[in-house]
Amino acid sequence: MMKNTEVLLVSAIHKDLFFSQAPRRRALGDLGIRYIAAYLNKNGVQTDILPSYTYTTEALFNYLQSHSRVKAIGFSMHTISAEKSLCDVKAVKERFPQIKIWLGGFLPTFGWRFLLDTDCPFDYIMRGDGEIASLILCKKIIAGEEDIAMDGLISKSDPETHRDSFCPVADIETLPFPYFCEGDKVQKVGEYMVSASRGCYGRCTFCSIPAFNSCRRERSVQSVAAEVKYLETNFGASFIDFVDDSFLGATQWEERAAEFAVISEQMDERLPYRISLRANNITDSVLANLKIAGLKAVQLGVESFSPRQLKLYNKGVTVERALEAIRTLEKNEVYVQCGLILFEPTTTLEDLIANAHILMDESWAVVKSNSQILFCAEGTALGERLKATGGELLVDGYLNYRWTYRDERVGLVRRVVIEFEKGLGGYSDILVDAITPPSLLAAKDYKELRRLQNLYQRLSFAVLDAVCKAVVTEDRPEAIHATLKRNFGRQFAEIIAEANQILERN
Ligand code: B12
Ligand code: SF4
Repeated sequence: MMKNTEVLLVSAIHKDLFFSQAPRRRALGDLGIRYIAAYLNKNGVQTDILPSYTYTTEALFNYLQSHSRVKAIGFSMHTISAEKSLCDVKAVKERFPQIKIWLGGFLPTFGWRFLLDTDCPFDYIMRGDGEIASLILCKKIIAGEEDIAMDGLISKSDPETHRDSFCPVADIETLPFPYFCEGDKVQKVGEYMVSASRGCYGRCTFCSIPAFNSCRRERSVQSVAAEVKYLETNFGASFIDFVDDSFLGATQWEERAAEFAVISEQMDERLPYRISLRANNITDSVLANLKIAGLKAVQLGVESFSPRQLKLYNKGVTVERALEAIRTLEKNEVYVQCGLILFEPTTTLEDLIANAHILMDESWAVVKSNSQILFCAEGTALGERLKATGGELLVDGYLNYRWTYRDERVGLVRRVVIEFEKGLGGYSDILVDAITPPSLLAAKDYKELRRLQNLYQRLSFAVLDAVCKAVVTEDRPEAIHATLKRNFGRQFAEIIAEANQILERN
């Protein structure tokens, strides 16, 4: 049955952009627009969505042609989808000038100044949680109001008002489950995203979550378990990807983990799942309880094993605590993928070598990337510091700040490491990402693959170590590459060949 859609929410991350980052992953995401759609529908505004897996400009126009009552479109924007979204907003306004368009999500929350400076003819920008403010806005649009001014909304025609206001949802327990559209019912992705909390108690200086996302708010364990059951029963979910920045909070976290165990047993609900945790929440008893409920893998934002960088990032975790967390995960056989941000303006060769040495020895953690640079949005603590020291925002750099390395050899190290890995044929993506897809987690060869991931990783940190030592006396990348190829080429080729065989079998 066709919906009498009044409001359409779209996530213009084209599937090629989204899935190409992780070719083996197919998780149903777009929780932001799904939550807003559920809230609007519950409150009487007929709302539908075009999720990212289905989004194309053509799909959007087809939708608008067959749903003539659409009065407003909300674009959810990431920086990776900014260009496409702005282009499509323009195209919609040319053909359907009467439709009001507002932008929200990750990028509009921090990059609103950049958006206002474009010539894109959108009507409004909304920062932060979208549910409450979107309901008020859409009701006004449907009632025919023009030039709307309200909390949580920056109007293109009057950008100075309300630019610092947000409408956070204080009690996220009151929100309905995320909305699913017609197309979702035929998707057989298996993996579904669920949000059990919003915000984070961490205060990391580079992170947009504490800067924009209000304080940490939790749903009850009962409600989360009920959503998991609903996804399993109605959509055949077989794996849950919790999107929480930190699955556990700063208080009562051991109790919450225990409650997950009890409730999952009571409801006989034990779908395998993956979460993000801060190192300080990782203990034997927490893991034992979360495992009863189905925990398989943890994403751990270590950021660095250099005490100096941990202090700069205000991580609130020592090197020793991070290592203890990894060992505890190993003891409990919970897989871990660590996030590192090694490259920032003040990185020293010593920082890099300290990280390389730890990770050359570490046999359990898999690291997402050994060349990740610092990204910090305008409005985050570190972003403001970079701005104060003359950094400018890079439009073609996802609105990151332009910064230079204090020690230019650090920049050379990164270039050489990236080029060397590229020369291996993009295998780091395939091998490292292989930790996350549930299809592989369940595979009988997974332990073998995991062993190869670790070998690959330890070798890539040996490369990092070697490059850091080489740049002290050599500044020609070609010369360093030649040595790397000689010393490491054959070992990489063997790991890749073996991993390829396993990936083909699974
Ligand atoms: C899923 C996800 C993605 C997916 C999104 C696609 C999808 N189809 O779902 C993909 C894979 C594309 C992605 C990519 C990246 N991500 Co990401 N991602 C997430 C994650 C885990 C969950 C998002 C989510 O569903 N949240 C739950 C919903 C309810 O919240 P929400 O999306 O923010 O939506 C609310 C508001 O933003 C707003 N809203 C959203 N859309 C709209 C639309 C309108 C019209 C309105 C009005 C409001 C609105 O209202 C919603 C409800 O209140 C978050 C972490 C998090 N917990 O948010 C990280 C997160 C946003 N990602 C992050 C990062 C770093 C990235 C990458 C840069 C990673 C990388 N190195 O490649 C890339 C690139 C992103 C970019 N620069 O464009 C970081 C940002 C950190 C920072 N520096 O501040 C986060 C915070 C994770 C973290 N803690 O590190 N990501
Ligand atoms: S722990 Fe993660 S989500 Fe929380 S503030 Fe730090 S980086 Fe952000």
